[in-house]
Amino acid sequence: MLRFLTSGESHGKGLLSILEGLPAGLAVDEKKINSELRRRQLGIGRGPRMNMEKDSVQIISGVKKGLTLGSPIGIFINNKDASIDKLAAIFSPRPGHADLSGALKYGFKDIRNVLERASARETAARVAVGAICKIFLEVFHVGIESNTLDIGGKQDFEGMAHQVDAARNNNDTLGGIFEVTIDGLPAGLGSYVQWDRRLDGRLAQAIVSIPGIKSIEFGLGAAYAQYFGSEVHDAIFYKKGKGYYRKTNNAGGLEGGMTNGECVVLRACMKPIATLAQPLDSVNILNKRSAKASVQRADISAVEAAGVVAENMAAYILTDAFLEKFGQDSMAEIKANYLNYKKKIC
Ligand code: EPS
Repeated sequence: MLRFLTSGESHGKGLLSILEGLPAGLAVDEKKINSELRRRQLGIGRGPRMNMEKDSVQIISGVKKGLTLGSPIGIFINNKDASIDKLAAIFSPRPGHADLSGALKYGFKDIRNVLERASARETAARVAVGAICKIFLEVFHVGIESNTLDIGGKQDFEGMAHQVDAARNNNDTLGGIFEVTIDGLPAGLGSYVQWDRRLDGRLAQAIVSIPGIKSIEFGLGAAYAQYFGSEVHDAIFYKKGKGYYRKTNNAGGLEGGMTNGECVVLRACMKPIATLAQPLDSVNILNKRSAKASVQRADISAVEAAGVVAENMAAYILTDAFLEKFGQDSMAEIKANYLNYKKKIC
């Protein structure tokens, strides 16, 4: 079983991840991890914190002379803004954020105790983990990409950038839709035999857990509702050497909770960032009087960044499914099992 945990507050000393279950013998290039972290910091609408931090990893365990040992990998990302002890207390929760429910749940008087951990800064720790999984998947020629499809109702880059500028000028924020595609996966990852082994469900949980994500769909997604089955199911073909294949991919590469050998395609929608420079009505949790929501430094939009985080969460889930199928202990063993299976299914 592959698993990871993250720890760290947005303005604490830094972010910590432990990734356990990767095989021994994977060559890990820190530059590749850092370049994923950099990608997460970019995109239209990102806030001032992104210029302040230059995220990079320190691998503190589990890797020796550039090769994984099979033991847990410890990863640390330093925070340049580590001002947590000096930051003022917050009493007016932001609609759309974790503030109110978090304060009620943990009995906090100071909402900062919630937002420090609920902040999307935590996704840097996830990207560091996902980047190592991407390196693993690359060995098997699996490629993962994301694209921003919509920000504020616009689909072309100029239109999206214009909407983000308008939001910034109006003290407002925007969400949008991104797509992640994963190609090169063999058929048969995941399983239909138990609900929690279905790969679409596992991917959905991982993606929807990214802050701000409100929906996910695979392949044709919600548009399936408009068609007859005969119009949308992907007919099956076979060619010697190539194996089974489809000429359409409405299923988004997933059938019965398993990969079917086609490209995995998912789209997710991110709501507008909850911190508004012109804040909505809220309530002071100390005196229960009406108050404007708190205003914190934040992004105007982070859809592109969310796409990068989703790529890396998908990489983690797919690596887990890959290891289940082909073994978990050493790269040599996994490669042999993978090649043997590929030969068998062609
Ligand atoms: C973020 C870090 C945060 C925010 C943003 C994303 O840093 P700071 O709060 O110091 O500006 O910029 O967080 C949120 C949008 C949020 O809702 O918490 C990051 O690293 O992605």
